[in-house]
Amino acid sequence: MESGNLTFTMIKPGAVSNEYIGPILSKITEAGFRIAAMKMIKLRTAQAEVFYGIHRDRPFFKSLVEFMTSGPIVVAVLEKENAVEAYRALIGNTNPEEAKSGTIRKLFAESVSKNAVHGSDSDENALNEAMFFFSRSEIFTKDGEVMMAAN
Ligand code: RTP
Ligand code: MG
Repeated sequence: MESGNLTFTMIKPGAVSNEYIGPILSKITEAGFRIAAMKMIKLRTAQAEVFYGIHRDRPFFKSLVEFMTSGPIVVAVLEKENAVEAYRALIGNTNPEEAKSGTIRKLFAESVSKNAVHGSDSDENALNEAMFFFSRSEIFTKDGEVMMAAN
């Protein structure tokens, strides 16, 4: 299993509280992704601050952390050829008003901040984000035991 076949996603608090977990997972599997790992959790503030650390100096950082800790989320590892790019295409633009029709954010997002889902933006981040929430023994790829990139 090459790392390029995996990506990491979160179904964000707004989508969970709107009962969109099922519909979003349907879109994901209909698009040909396998679910390799999944669980429902509530982020602690310190976890959200680390996860979104790259945005620490952005004006929206505090509200992003507050939103992401406001309720339960679903975290999952998805498997498909060229997973990162394919999943970014499926979820659509960060701003749902600019997202193409049929994308997850067009269908389920409320706003740029309450934008339904997260998707990793590189293979490297996909691995780091997956390992932030799951141990190797909790990730089940098509080929069986997970073989993450040697790191
Ligand atoms: P994500 O990381 O959640 O998949 O989203 P993304 O790559 O499309 O967007 P990114 O630039 O990484 O931003 C992370 C999240 O911060 C929130 N955001 N708010 N108010 C704003 O202008 C603004 N810009 C970004 C969004 O919730 C975005 O998903
Ligand atoms: Mg991002």
